[in-house]
Amino acid sequence: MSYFKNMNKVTFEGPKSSNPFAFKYYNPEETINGKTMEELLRFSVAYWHTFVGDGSDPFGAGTMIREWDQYTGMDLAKARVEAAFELFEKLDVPFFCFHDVDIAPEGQNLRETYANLDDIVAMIKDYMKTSKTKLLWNTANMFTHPRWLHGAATSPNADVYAYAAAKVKKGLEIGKELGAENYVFWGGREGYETLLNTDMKQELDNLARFFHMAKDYAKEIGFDAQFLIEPKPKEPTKHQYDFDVATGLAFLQKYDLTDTFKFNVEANHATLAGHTFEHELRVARINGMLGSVDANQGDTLLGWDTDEFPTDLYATTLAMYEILKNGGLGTGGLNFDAKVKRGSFDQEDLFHAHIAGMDAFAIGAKVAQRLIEDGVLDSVVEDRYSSYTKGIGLEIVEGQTDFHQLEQYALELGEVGNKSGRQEKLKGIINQYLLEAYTGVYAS
Ligand code: XUL
Ligand code: CO
Repeated sequence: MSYFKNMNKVTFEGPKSSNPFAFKYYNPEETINGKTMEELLRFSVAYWHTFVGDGSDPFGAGTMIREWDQYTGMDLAKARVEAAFELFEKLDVPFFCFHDVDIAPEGQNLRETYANLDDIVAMIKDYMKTSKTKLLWNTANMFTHPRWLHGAATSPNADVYAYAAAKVKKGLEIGKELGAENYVFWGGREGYETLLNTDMKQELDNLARFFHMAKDYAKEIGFDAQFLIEPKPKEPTKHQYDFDVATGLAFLQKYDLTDTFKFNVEANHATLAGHTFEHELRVARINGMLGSVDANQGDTLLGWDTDEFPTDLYATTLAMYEILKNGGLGTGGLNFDAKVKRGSFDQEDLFHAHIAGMDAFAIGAKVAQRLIEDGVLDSVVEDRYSSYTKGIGLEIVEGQTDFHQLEQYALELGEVGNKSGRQEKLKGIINQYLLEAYTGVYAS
């Protein structure tokens, strides 16, 4: 059965195409710095938004019209797998991602839940034999069911903690079975609502114990996927422990977990933390911890996680700048943790959204590569820090100074001179590079 009967395979037609169901900039075969766009961008479809999301929000019921919704229970789960692989093929995406509860319904108890998962995992594995689409990552949903109301691996209730361990154990087994390249931990309810009833130290220690046990189990079963922490400052919990990359990194360092984890940086989580997307990517990158990306965008007028499809070229350019400087994403990818808006309820909107997101990152990648090749920002940064390449600056960098020596030096200085930071000039140049993308310089 076909779930997207009216859709053909989406192909690259170039920027002049007026076909809404064609890529204008994403050409999987075109190379950027020695990698094809497909290899560099590693796009992934998020199962939860695309096949499970129904458009409901806290004020209203679902709006989405989906062919698979004619079924319920396990039949619905199976229909979603069929629809998913049809969409993957038609969009030509190399990866997908899911939470355990996205692919199979929870049963009356954990045993039943496992049985449901086993059926669907076997079906997915079968589809993967003939599909090019691979599993970028899987994860366990430990935030939707009421049992997680006080958290999972940070719950004050040891029974809940054990249940969470069982879910992640199964998730690691599923990841191995399906060849997942990464395994994600997003701590949706790993945080607190009020310190009045919270033992923060115990919760953080328990979370670290949990991660060590996960690491040990993955090793035991020979599952060598990269583990990823996905920082988010709040929502649903008021304060989440993995607030941002810097906070997550301090946690990993304290508990001796830096060799086990990298970060899955999400654009809209960065902005919720009061950072830009590129800030979070930079913090991860300079610490050798950039693992993967949840590619979406927030709404500047709203203070919550809107998970929109990324279309802001300025943001995709600065993000791709970091990713290219990182040498790519390794086993990670650009996962669309993004949902079509409640008003975009037709199935064809799923295609428009993914095409727009893929094209936006393709443009970002091309512009960023040109900025790097032309040394536009590097030359400015190099010049700005050049005082550290000679004289007293070089001595500072080489660790040959102390406060006595620096004081002596400063006393002889008189008044210091500074140079302009030139940020308006740089922003103008970036606009120029972006506009060249529109006017066709990159359009081949
Ligand atoms: C929630 C979020 C999650 C994670 C996976 O904000 O980003 O969907 O990506 O649990
Ligand atoms: Co996410």
